Amino acid sequence: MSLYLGFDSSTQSLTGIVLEIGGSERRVVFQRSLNFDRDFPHYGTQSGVLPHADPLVATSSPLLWAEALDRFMGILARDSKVDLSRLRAVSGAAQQHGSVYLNIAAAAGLGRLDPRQPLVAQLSGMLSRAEAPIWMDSSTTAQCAAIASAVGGNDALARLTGSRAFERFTGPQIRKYHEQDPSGYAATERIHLVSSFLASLLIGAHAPIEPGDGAGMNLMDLAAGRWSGVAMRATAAGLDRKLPELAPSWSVIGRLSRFWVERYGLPPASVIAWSGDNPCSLIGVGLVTPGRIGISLGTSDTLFGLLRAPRIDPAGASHVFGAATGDYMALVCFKNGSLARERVRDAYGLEWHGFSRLLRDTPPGNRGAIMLPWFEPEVTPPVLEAGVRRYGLDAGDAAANVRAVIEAQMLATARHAGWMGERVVAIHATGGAAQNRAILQVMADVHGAEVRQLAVAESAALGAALRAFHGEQVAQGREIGWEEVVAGFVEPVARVRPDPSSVAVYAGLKPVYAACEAHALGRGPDPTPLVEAFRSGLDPD
Ligand code: ADP
Ligand code: XUL
Repeated sequence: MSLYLGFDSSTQSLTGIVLEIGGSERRVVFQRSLNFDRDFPHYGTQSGVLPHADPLVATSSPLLWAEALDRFMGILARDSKVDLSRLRAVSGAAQQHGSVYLNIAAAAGLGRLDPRQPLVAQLSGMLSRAEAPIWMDSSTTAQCAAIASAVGGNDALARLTGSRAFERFTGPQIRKYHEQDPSGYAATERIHLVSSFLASLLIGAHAPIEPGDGAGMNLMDLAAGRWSGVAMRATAAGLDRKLPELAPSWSVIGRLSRFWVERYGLPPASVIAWSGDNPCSLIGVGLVTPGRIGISLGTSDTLFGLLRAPRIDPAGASHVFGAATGDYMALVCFKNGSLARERVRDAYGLEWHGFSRLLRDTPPGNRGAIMLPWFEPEVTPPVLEAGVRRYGLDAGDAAANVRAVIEAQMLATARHAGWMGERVVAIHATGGAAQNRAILQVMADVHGAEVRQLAVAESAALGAALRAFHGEQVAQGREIGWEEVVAGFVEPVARVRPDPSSVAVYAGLKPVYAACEAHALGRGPDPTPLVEAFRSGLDPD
């Protein structure tokens, strides 16, 4: 039986999962997470982010991610109790959009890593920029406007790359770096995504980017699967020489380098191209055919589904990425996910247990009380100035605020996913908060669809391990369908069914929520009469 290792280097943690697969025998044999704040306190991150005076700026440390990878491999070799000589392939997922800047020393340095020394001590001389901007950054509005205008507008950019210009996307981030630190940009020989940076550390050479994660940069011609000359020129001078190559998602990009083999006694297993956490989650929740959607409740909340052909959101709020199957994926990202839930939990001195109890004990519809939980600048809908808005909601009422944050998040996923055109019959739920059944009940009721809870909550790491398996099979010349790849790992362990009376309540609340959102964005009248009409059970018309 062979072993396959999948990583997820997310905002807050590094998770690794080892799968054992032999025919229909399939199981998870090892799983471990390292938390960045807790296990690597010397970097000083908070929820995985370095402190900054400017609330729009969000960065993290590439050295932290590398140190976590090194420590994880040590734990795997020491604690896993599995015969690692059977490890055939490794792949990974990483938080999307973040970028790592390496200098000329990296190409040779990556190939000469000394297995007797910690990885991190050998990397600092290879970075041309100490920090990596990450997906939570919203400081590049000016650069977004400049890039969009240079390619003929945001509609043209969305048709070309799958998304209009977004602050957190890599292209606008690179442009900002080029403008603000031209000498640092000039000293940069290669710009990696978090995914291709970590893959480079594994193979001891610059790794390629794959199209799932490459589509999150505003730089890739989505339909052609190539870097776009127009987009690169609109972003920064000389960028075509600094980007890694693009390679198909299932490519074997190298083998575990001598560093890993000698340091931890690992075999020289194949390394399959790393991808973004969302494209890997698509596989890890089993969405290998169209018609169902996934919702991930992680640091960000995301809603996603497989598309056979690229289709663009006319409202410009969402993205189309490449999918590991060679198809496409639609994605809507909400920044105020778990951290917003935690802010409400902590504001009322609750633990998750008490939070869930208040959620269960309050009525669906919350008597019309609505919160817009924009604790941080929001991606969907775009909100640059953070600030929580409350309509008909008393900030002192703990129970109503708990329900309000969850209902708002679920109503937002329903409101901003309509463009995908899929009638949602089932939702595959994943991410840290998907273990919370009270939250999943609100999800089922708002969407009027069954929510499936999966055995492995870490869908991005699981998807990466399954991609490692698939890539290795393809490399061996074996034809394997994606249904067969995911079989045995993505069957639901529980189904949360919608309650018809609650579904009816939310049908009435959706227009109230939409009116509150429009008002908060400065695009609609005061929704108070609608809130009051909902509360008194009167038809607002
Ligand atoms: P990411 O991969 O984006 O770093 P995860 O998917 O691991 O994040 O989710 C981590 C989050 O899960 C934590 O920030 C926490 O808020 C949330 N979480 C963990 N347990 C619960 C729970 N019982 N109820 C709600 N949220 C939870
Ligand atoms: C997706 C996005 C987030 C990150 C989180 O566009 O920005 O989901 O990938 O890790």
